[in-house]
Amino acid sequence: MSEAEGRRQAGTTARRIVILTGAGISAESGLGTFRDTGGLWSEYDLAEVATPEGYAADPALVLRFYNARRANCRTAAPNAAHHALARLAEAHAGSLTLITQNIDDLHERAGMPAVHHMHGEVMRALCSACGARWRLTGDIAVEDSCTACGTAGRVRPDVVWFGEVPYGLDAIGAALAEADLFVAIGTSGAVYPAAGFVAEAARNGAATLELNLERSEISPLFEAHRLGPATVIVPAWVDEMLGT
Ligand code: BV8
Repeated sequence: MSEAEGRRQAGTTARRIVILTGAGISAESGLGTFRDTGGLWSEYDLAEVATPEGYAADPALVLRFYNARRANCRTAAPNAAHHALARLAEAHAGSLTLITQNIDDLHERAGMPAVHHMHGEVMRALCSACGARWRLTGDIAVEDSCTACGTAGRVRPDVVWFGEVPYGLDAIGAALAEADLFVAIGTSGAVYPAAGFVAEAARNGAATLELNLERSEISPLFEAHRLGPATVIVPAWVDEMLGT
């Protein structure tokens, strides 16, 4: 590989970077992933806890599932990978767009200035009667009332369930159209439309890099791969990007 090709593959000359993170970046903070051995979907039926139909059938079960994840999120701490990305966002001379599939707030707590939570945030509530959203740290109970319209029994976690449209797709599409580097970190590439972002970025001429513990369903779509724990390979990649 030529030196120029090496620089392209590592992205060190990139001006407009788009990063997509998944549950793997929060794994070493103690937050479970979904599809690894022992992951959340091995303990819970996705259809029962992460779909509007599941919520309608048993709101108490769904609220318990997210109350437990919110409590885990509160006690978890950002790890070296979250901090490295915040350092990159601070020091990178061009633009950096961070899109996360994760509903935790570890990127923000590591100092990341702007985070696109395309699947929502477990630390926010949504009123399905009036659409109001608000930050919360405690539990949501079935009988809770909306802080805006006062309707009881319609308060849910502000997360995007399967079958619901992810947040911010227009802004994400615009960022993918302009990107000259697309990096996926800690995602299995099992969920759409997020799993389709790498192909969209590549079509627009972006270099593509996958940072993951192991090869994923979308690995063949990336030009370059680095395998290992996020707390090791993400800080190393950021050091390379910043020449530190
Ligand atoms: C939608 C919020 C219509 C709730 C989640 C084709 C096109 C469009 C849609 C579809 C399609 N085919 C199917 C669909 C429908 C569906 C879908 O994708 N189904 C799948 C199961 C096939 N998609 C939807 O319903 C989406 N909505 O399509 O609306 C539409 C779309 C566009 C425009 C108009 C209309 C909504 C999907 C959102 C669902 N909500 N989360 C919650 O969190 O409870 S998805 C859920 O999966 C999480 O958000 C999670 O982030 C996401 C993806 O999982 P990953 O993050 O990748 O986690 P996973 O465990 O799978 O993998 C972890 C990875 O990390 C592994 O690779 C592992 O090796 C690695 N790892 C582990 N440890 C480490 C590590 N890496 C580094 N270091 C480590 N230490």
